Amino acid sequence: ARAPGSGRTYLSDLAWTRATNYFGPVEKDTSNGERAAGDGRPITVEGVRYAKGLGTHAPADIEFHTAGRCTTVEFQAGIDDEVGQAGSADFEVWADGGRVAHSGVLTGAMPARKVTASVAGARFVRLVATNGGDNATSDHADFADATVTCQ
Ligand SMILES: [Ca+2]
Ligand SMILES: [Ca+2]
Repeated sequence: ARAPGSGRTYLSDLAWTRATNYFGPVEKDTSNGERAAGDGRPITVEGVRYAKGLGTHAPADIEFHTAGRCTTVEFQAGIDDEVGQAGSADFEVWADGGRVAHSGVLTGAMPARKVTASVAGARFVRLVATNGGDNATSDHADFADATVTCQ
């Protein structure tokens, strides 16, 4: 995939280079929904709706080619309201081989938490949602309003 252009770009408007997801495919601009592609709902965390973002079911791992030209990845991390108060995940950003930011464990009973990661110089950036240390039950992990800023 080509690296993003200059300025700020929604990650859901880019092609990823690789993606894994626990249940069905990663969804663009909706929640994970069920196993089928395209069956998600508007991304919503504690009643707050987001028009853009990536909807996953943790464990999930999404890689983008940034070609050393990007500086910052930002998103609102949260468990989607489609699983009610259930679920838990940690939302991580990896720049090449190293983890550069993470949200800490968030549950379905918590509001979204902003994550800002410096990814300067990275050739590849990955958004990773872990199971939060317990299991993957109801872990509908949203990277809401996820953007990358590049030069
Ligand atoms: Ca789906
Ligand atoms: Ca979990």
